[in-house]
Amino acid sequence: MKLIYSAASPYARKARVTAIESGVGSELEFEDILPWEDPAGYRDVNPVGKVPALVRDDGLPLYQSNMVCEYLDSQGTTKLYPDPGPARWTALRQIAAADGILDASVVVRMEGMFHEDDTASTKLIDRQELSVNAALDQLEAEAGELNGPVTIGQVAVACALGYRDFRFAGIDWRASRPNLAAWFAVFAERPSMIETDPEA
Ligand SMILES: N[C@@H](CCC(=O)N[C@@H](CS)C(=O)NCC(=O)O)C(=O)O
Repeated sequence: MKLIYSAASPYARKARVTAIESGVGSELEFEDILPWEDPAGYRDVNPVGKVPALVRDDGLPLYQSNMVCEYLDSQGTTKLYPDPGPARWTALRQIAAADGILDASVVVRMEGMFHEDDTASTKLIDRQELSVNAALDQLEAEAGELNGPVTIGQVAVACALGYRDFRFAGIDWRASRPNLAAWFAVFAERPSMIETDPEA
């Protein structure tokens, strides 16, 4: 199996942390690419050109971070996806909030990357920041549900918070969210998070 990723991508980080936490890490080959440079042949793996993607041992490519994570989990020894029931819905809601934070954050970053400063839409950026803050507030209110053995929900939330620190360091998400901040301080020390830290 080969996991194709980019060191700066938070979606790919979710897959890398999942690989380590679920115990498939040692069976995996890794390839670090720059998706924006459209490496030759990559669209045959992922037609939409994004990371992460996973090429299975039988050659079938899987793409989109949640599918990649779920496949890695199915191959691992430590299960990060809870069995059907309330704990699974909690994890899926955490993934939804975390992905929402990432999707909105990436729109803001793209707006800055692809427009000159004076043509970036502040209306669009403000709307994305509103979404980021509302999702962070929900996670703060439900921070107690992040405790317990590692789940895919925790991995997704940690990668989203790590991305805010990496790309939006000037915006303090911690001040009004002490419970989320305290949880992340501990989770960020896990070897899987340290190994995949984009700033390392
Ligand atoms: N929804 C996708 C998002 C993946 C994504 O946006 N990855 C970015 C890197 S953070 C990318 O590869 N962008 C290249 C592009 O959009 O062409 C997933 O969950 O895998």
